[in-house]
Amino acid sequence: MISYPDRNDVIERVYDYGQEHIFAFWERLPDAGRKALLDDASSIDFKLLARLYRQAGESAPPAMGFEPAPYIPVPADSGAVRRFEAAREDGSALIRRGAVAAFVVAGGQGSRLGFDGPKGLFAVGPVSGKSLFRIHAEKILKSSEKYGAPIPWLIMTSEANHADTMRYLAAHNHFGLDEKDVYIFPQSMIPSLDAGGRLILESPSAIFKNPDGHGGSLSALAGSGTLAAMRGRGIEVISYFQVDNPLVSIVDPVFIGFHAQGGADISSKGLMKAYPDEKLGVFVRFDDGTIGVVEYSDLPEDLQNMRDERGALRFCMGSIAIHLFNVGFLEKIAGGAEASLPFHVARKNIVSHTLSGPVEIEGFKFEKFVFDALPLTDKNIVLEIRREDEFAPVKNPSGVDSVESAHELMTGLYRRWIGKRGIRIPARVQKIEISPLLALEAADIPASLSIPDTESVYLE
Ligand code: UD2
Repeated sequence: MISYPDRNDVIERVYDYGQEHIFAFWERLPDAGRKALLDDASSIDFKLLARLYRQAGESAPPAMGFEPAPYIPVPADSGAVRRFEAAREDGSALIRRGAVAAFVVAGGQGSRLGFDGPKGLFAVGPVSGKSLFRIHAEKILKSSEKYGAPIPWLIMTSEANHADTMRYLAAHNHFGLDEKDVYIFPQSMIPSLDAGGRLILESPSAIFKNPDGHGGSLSALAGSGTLAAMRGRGIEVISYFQVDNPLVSIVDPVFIGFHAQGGADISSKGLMKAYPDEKLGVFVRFDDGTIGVVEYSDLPEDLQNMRDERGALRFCMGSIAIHLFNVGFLEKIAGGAEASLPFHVARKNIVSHTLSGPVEIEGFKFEKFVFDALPLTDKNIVLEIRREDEFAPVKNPSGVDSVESAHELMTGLYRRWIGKRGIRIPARVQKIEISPLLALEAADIPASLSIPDTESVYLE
């Protein structure tokens, strides 16, 4: 018999919750395998899973009525332009004070992209072939130089890609960032269940689990000690973004300025949805007055298609998963409210390891969504941005939201920046890429820059 602390308690709990099929391979397992399985089982919150399974059987429409959320539109007149400039000044001051950190969530499995490895390693530079992580790191490095203040970079990984992410960033010297400014921590995992509410074996000695969703980032931030470290460094605002968007403006003084001026707990960027069933959550104001996001899969079709009197989509403001979080607010909710971000249920095909070999089954996967923190705020701001300036998600191998569409969007943005500086682009040029180390926005491009007369241009 293997020795294992609380061995009998763990086994008893598994039996109490009717999950003893996880011991199907017990007799064949070596001691190390038995220990691994007990480790897995001892980390499971069976009560929570039983509750989530009950929830999976019920349809879960948003609990309250809602209407479109108010937002700050892109500036359309000189008054608005002045307000944006004032926001830029206030935001820049905060960045210069060293009060802003950047936070990328990179724990997802990137399964839609079909890329084997952390998505951050995926090459997206249209000319340079730079990876997503490299582009993000260089933006942070350039911002830190521009504002003369360190900007910590927080990276949330998951069990499946943590070691690879650490190795990759170390092998590239964190792309010039000081190692002390880079904080890498994994999110938690949660088991999936089969249609009968049973745990699924990934192998004879391991229970199938998935990362607990990007909503797990808030508890991972606190649980890893990174939130306390940010407080210790005098960070006030954490700028959150997704790993798959190479156009993201990571440290945006205008956004940060509006957030600070408005005294918001969380601020979010939104853009006009391109078509009704675009895969973007929409910003709403719930009947209790709180602001939130209703995920695209939860927005009933009639509301998705609903138009206002001008013929525009009524629920038009799509969430692109870019938020600013106040450190004080995160500390407040991290205290007792970890569980206050609810789990959402998704049906997924999962390979289950059975006595007769691997079988693909339909199971329930549970995930938290970070935007469920929005209704917990006292004050929240939504800022509209122009899609073509800041949003090029890389989700699919080709077609919509793919690396090809991202290349086009990146080239398009860099062309506009160069145009704004009054610099001529030779007709032969097809692809242009500007290194973040050269410019984070049009104004950073030196007016003296000349563009070489070649098909592919890389400016650094
Ligand atoms: C997300 C949003 C959608 C829209 C879109 C923009 C949700 C549920 N949907 O859709 O409304 O804003 O993004 O691109 O948020 N991640 C983790 N850990 C996890 C799961 C995800 O770190 O457990 C990260 C993942 O690495 C990626 C990001 O979260 O950076 C988004 O994940 P996704 O691609 O699964 O989200 P998607 O496309 O369904």
